[in-house]
Amino acid sequence: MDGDRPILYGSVRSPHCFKVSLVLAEKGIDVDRVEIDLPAREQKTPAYLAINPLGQVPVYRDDRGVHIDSLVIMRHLDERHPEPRLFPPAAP
Ligand SMILES: N[C@@H](CCC(=O)N[C@@H](CS)C(=O)NCC(=O)O)C(=O)O
Repeated sequence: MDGDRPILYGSVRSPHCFKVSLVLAEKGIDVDRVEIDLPAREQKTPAYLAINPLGQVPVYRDDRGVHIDSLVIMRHLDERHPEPRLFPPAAP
């Protein structure tokens, strides 16, 4: 991570990454992007599996840790950067 800048590990081929990118854009969050070459199976390399043992994209890394799964990431972004709020509050 460069300073406090979060990192999104993703792929331009991935609709799950696209969803996360939409949320980032809507909230105006700048990130560093690391493109993972899915056809070359970079997501299954030891280096990437050390980041996400599931071997999938997207992964979002910030100063609060490593976040795996697009829905988890989007909810994390919505809680951490609530303006504008995109998700309804969690059910009680
Ligand atoms: N439930 C996960 C699914 C992630 C997922 O299926 N990612 C695909 C790309 S869209 C992937 O990494 N595929 C590569 C693989 O499974 O080897 C999420 O929502 O993030």
